[in-house]
Amino acid sequence: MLVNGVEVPATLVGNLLEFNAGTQRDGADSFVVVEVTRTHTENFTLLLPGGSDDDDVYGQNSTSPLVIFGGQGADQLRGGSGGDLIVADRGRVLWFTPGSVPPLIGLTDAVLTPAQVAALEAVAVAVSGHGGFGDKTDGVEGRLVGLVITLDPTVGGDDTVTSGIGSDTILGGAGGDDITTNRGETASVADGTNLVIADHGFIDYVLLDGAPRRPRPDLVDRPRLRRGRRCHHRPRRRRRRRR
Ligand SMILES: [Ca+2]
Ligand SMILES: [Ca+2]
Ligand SMILES: [Ca+2]
Repeated sequence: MLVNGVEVPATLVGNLLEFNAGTQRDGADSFVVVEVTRTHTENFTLLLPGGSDDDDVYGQNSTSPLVIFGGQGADQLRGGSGGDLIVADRGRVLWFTPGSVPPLIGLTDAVLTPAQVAALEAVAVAVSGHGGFGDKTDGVEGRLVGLVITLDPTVGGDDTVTSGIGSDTILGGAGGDDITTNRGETASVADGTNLVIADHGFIDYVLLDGAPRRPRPDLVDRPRLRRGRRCHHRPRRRRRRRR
């Protein structure tokens, strides 16, 4: 509590705040600033590197586009039919306001540095993938994804990922992953166009031109794509990798 710019002690009695208000030099009423701090305690368990983190996600009945993070364990991730974005291990998804992304020096390199990722997160309108208590959406729908990136080439599990007939984006991360992107496709129901990175990399929808858009990316981490495939093209619908 500040009275005329000076911190003074105060006591809360019931719902009354008692303090010596005094006056200003000219006898006028004091200028009082009251700062109220509200504390909230919540207990949760932090995931430990190397600990078990094998998740099952059942999103197959969803027709809305989903964003799913598996984390470091060996996960069973089932997307829906709305065109999903699935990162099987650790990663980030960033959304941007068009025109808000600063140019990045060295963007043509195959890897974004942690400093570059941090700088992009600072200007992003929304970020997901940090995990834990604070990793939740703000409920705003319809934003266009600007960047999808895996974060750790060494930590990850052998994930099984399936997605439906939407146009899906899937990053397998570390480990030997089994990725199927056309669950439910039939002779009369075609699958969409999917983007798959089997290991570590990023998909940029915004950094080159500053305008987020889907499904065509600005730049794909081509050197790290398995077997030299280009993500602009339709990948094989079932991709299996062995260690
Ligand atoms: Ca995983
Ligand atoms: Ca699909
Ligand atoms: Ca993986």
